[in-house]
Amino acid sequence: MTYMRDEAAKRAELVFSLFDANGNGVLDSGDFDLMTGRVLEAAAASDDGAKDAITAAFRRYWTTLAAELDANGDGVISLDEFRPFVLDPERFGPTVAEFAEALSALGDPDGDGLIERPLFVSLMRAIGFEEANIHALFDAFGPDADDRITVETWAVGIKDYYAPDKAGIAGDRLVTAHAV
Ligand SMILES: [Ca+2]
Ligand SMILES: [Ca+2]
Repeated sequence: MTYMRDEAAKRAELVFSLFDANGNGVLDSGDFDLMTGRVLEAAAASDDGAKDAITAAFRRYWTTLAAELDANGDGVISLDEFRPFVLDPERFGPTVAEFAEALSALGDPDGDGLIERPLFVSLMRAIGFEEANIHALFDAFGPDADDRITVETWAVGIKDYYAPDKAGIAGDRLVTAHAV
């Protein structure tokens, strides 16, 4: 069992609640269809390659969960199954890495390596994060004078989010309540 900090557990719990897009309390393949559709809608400016990449990344996210966790084959994943598994870098790290690369790339449809705040907010709103928290995260990423962050910064931030031993990271801004 991987050591898991409270902050990491809370990050995983938040993702679970958002990814349960149909709100039935467990993760199932329908959740990922809904989530993929929402994110693609927010990624209208991206090219087909980038859209295919995020679609594949969401599919892998689900199929990895299902293959590794759904031993009894009922097609659903509970929070107690999800939390330790997604925070296990050996078992879930490669899936997170693909997801991080695909999602961060959607923030940069013009391919200059930089992500403007409005698109970042749209993509994160599509996943379901709170708007005030999204802004707090973007600020924590250290935007430049033109209010942009790099694709690499976001990709690393997503991978850190799933790190079981990290606390006090930018991604914790998504969990904390911020005044709106
Ligand atoms: Ca669900
Ligand atoms: Ca850009």
